[in-house]
Amino acid sequence: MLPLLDYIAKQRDEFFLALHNQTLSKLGALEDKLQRMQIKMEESIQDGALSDLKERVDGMEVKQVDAQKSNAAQLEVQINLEKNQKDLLAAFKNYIPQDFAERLGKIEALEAKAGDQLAAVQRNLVIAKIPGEGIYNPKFELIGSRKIYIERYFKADWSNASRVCRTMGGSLATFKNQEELEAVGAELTTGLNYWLGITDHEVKGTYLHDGSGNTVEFFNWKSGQPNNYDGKEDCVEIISGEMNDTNCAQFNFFICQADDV
Ligand SMILES: [Ca+2]
Ligand SMILES: [Ca+2]
Repeated sequence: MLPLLDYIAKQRDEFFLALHNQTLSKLGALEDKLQRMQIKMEESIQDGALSDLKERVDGMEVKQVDAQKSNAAQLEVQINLEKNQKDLLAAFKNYIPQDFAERLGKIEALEAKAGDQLAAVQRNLVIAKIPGEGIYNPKFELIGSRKIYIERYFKADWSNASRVCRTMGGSLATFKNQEELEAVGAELTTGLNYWLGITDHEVKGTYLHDGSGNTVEFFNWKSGQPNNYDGKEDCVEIISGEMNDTNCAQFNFFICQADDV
């Protein structure tokens, strides 16, 4: 039996020796591969990355030089401008034309005229002052005899519409008569609802103006209105030139006035 055991042991040792050698050679190959990779990386750093970095640094230097050049150019322009100004001033001091006074008079007259025209334009530009802020709101325009702003893009419930008008220095609008209503009505889109500054929220059936608190005298109710439908209609809107009482929570476009009626 012994020789057989010896044989097996020998075979086993040879097997492990072969395995060991195989592993060693694999390790060697792996080392070679790693070394080649390292060399390659170093080469690429030297060739590529570094040259790229150098290029970038060079580029930065060029830009800096350009910036310095352009600063210098700007400075030169500025110096030239100042020099020109001085030259002009000197020339102006030395040379006063004979008709200088006459020309000055004409210029002053033109200026005065322009001032008058500006004042006239400003009178026509209807602006309202925001209380406490001292800012003028140029949104209001003259429509007929009224200073009006029509909100055509944003809808709000009645109280928020009222607040927007107040922020602009005005209040939700009312009309004194049919003529005013028609002038403003012509600027509205037919079929759309716009809030007016009229409510009977305080005393049912007594319509007050939102801004002044005065009793509203003029109405152009749509037929069958006001109907206070479901007992919930306390705010007045205008649709296609006619008035309707409706729920204040409804979202409508709205009309502000900058003047008091
Ligand atoms: Ca009502
Ligand atoms: Ca109604």
